[in-house]
Amino acid sequence: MYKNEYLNRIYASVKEKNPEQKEFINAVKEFLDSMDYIVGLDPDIEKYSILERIVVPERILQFRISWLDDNGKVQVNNGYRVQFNSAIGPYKGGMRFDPTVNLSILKFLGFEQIFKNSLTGLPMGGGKGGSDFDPKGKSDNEVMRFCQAFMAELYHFLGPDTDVPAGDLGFGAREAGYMYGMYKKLNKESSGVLTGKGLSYGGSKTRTEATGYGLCYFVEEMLKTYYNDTFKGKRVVISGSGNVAEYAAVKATELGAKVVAMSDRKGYIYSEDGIDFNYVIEIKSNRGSLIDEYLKKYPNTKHGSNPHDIWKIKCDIALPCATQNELNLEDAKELKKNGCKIVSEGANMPCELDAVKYFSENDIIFSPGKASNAGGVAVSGLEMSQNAMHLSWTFEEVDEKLKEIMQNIFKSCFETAVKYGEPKNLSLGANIAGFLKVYDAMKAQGVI
Ligand code: NDP
Ligand code: 2IT
Repeated sequence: MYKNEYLNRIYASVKEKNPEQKEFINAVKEFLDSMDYIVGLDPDIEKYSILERIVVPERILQFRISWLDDNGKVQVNNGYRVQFNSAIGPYKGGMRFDPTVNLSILKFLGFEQIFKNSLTGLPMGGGKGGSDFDPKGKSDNEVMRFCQAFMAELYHFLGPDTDVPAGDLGFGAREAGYMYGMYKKLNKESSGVLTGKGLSYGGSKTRTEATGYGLCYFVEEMLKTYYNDTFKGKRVVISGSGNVAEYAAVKATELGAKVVAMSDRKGYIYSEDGIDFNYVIEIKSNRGSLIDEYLKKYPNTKHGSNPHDIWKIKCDIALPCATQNELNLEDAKELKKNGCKIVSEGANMPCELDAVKYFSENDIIFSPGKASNAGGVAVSGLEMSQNAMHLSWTFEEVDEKLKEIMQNIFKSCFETAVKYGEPKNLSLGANIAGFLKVYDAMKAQGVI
């Protein structure tokens, strides 16, 4: 399947050793596809068994979380932290709270995080964690008791120079506060070991907005480079209506686009006048359902119960910002039929691999999440710097740095893609550019 035999061996072994872990195997496959361009050029990659090592997490923590619900009943969940790779810095990556969470999903997310964090240019290794706990329908007190029980297990393994978690799907400001409070109590120190904290206790300005804003800064570069164009007058479709989707909607609109559709697990809403995303933010801050609540205020809004149908809406730019595998080959064909020019991932691997292949064969420019959604972890890195220096930058200062980081990520992905002869292949650029720094660090640090 690969030109290079070494890669065939790595892929076969990952499949054999991780049966059933389809999300993780998919992420490795996508990465190895790009490695086929470089492993033949540098024998040291095989000599030092770099790929054998990079596909195996340095450490996986798995533990039981027992907590009391509001009725006094003991509830039990699985907790995980995948400390994937620390070659270039402390493990860094979000925590996902969702009933679908399992080791395969967290290994895929942790693996992606290695290269994403490398692309930011900041010294952060890759990690991910979470639980099959469902925050939906739980009281604040239940979420607090759960977070405290989680941290009581995890805190031994964290530290500002060891492992620094943050938010992800199902884990926002509320969860970060409860987790951080418990960490501080147990560890008797305030080094700020979680990012995405509240602004009153060490959080960075712009972290809430960072992933969505960063995504739009990245798309601005795509528009400029490939189409000599801007966001002005573009129709944008954004899936999801959580943290990433919301602030992508805010920034795309600020840059002159019209966001015509958004979605959640129960379906999508669509309006030719543009979505009132401030109202969406209000609905979601009250943990409401988009269709139920949005239609109360705007009863004429078009809507549907299948989230996939959002990709049938005519747009110039599609920003999948909900979750993995939410855009398949059929959806990709619908986007093409309607004239979409750019698909840029705000979520982690929302596009299935055959959809991505279809984009490249049909002249839709695509950017992978590990490049275009790196703004969130980049500002997390800036939060770590501010905490270490015991100071706080303004919103404008952080936003400026975020924009510069996203422009640099685009530049390094684009220039690497050009170097390997495929200027429109930003996945190739992201994988190779992200890998090279980690490879260099692993080689320099010996066999550990
Ligand atoms: P949130 O929990 O804030 O929001 C997730 C949104 O996606 C919600 O609107 C949710 O719907 C919707 N959603 C979840 N699953 C599905 C599904 N199967 N079909 C349709 N909609 C769905 O998470 P985030 O915005 O933080 O994260 C979204 C994605 O972005 C994830 O892939 C995450 O890994 C990635 N990411 C997040 C970063 C961050 O800084 N937060 C940084 C980089 C990437 P509902 O409201 O109904 O629950
Ligand atoms: O997928 C991601 O990059 C995140 N969820 C953000 C991680 C972080 O450490 O800010």
